[in-house]
Amino acid sequence: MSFLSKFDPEIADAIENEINRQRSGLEMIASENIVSRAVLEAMGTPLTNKYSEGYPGKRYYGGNQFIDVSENLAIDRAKKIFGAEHANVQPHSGSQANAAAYFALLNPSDKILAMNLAHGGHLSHGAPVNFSGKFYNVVFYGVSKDTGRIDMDDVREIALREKPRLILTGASAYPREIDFAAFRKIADEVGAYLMADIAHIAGLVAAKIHSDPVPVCDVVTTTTHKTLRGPRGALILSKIADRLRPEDKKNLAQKIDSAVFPGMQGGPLEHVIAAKAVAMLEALQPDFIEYQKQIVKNAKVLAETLLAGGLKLVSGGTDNHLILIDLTDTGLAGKQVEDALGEVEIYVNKNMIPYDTRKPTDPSGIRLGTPALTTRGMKENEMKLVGEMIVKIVKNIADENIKKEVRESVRELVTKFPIYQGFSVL
Ligand code: DSN
Repeated sequence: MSFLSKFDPEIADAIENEINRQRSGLEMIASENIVSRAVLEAMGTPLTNKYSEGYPGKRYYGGNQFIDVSENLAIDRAKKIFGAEHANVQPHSGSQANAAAYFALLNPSDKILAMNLAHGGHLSHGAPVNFSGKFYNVVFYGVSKDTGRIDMDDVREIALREKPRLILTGASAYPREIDFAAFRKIADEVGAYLMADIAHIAGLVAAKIHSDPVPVCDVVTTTTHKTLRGPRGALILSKIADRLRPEDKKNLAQKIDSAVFPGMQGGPLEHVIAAKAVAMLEALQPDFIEYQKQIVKNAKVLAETLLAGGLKLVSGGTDNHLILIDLTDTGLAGKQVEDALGEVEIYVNKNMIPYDTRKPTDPSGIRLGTPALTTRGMKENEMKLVGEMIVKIVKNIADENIKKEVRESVRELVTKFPIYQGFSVL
């Protein structure tokens, strides 16, 4: 960063410090990952200089011949990875992808049936404080109190009663596999569209180790920076299947494209789209499937270690990349545990658990994920060590000697799995 360090040392320092924080800590926030140098390089290019409103071949500005090449590669790779017939690679974020999907399928005030935020859903799935809760009439399903899992009989009962125009599946804190085909059956029964937001599990879906929403949903949205391990941004995918009403089938791709631009966004971030294309080429390599399998293996070992250490997990374990610890029996609050783990450089986030009796700003849960540690090359043995460190901190929350000991163990571990050093891919 020689130019930046000379011109703006304050920002250069902040960036350097953040890189060092990422190097020296254990990143266990389930929605985060570590991108390759190739992805970083694509993002840090003069493609940011270009205005490209419109789509490849149909731009509102001249000089887009090379941008078109890059965006078309991103589109083709997204379609290939997910088996989609249409892909829009322009959404700046998951929320904007969701907003565009709603725009394409719904009218304001239409009814959506979505997963409750407090049970693992997402803000943009109809939370009252979010645009989705303000513009649409949203009703919710959740997880069963006994099992911590989505109860499909319950979803069906609500759908039959409420008759939503759209059923939305997908979550940001749900540790179990989602049965997209079962959602499809319910959507067909009530004549609703089916949409999946697979932001968290996109990598698992791409690697075909999770049930696949693309063949059964009308629209699928995802961010690109979680398990998919790309730059910050999003995609909208659709199969444009035969079950769509004829008028909708004809127009779905067009409706999605015009909902993104000019409906929601102006100029696309073409440097980010180029980086999405690079990340998707990485996702098309055979070792990406191994990576995704390892994420899940790691999460399972981590869950077993936490359970063996006496911690309670929502739903009793995990099928995917994330784990939700229920702290209720420990007498500790989520914020306190997030802070204590942060002190030893284990980064997690406090999270609501289903039927939480505490407030969202200081809930009863801790959400953990394995995508970033797996990218660093950590496997089952390291997950066991990390799980034991977490248990030690939770059980000795105020013990400074234990914190010192765990911080040293973290430092020792990360030096064996370096990132952004030397000439490695990372
Ligand atoms: N904020 C993301 C997460 O952490 O799950 C979802 O958008």
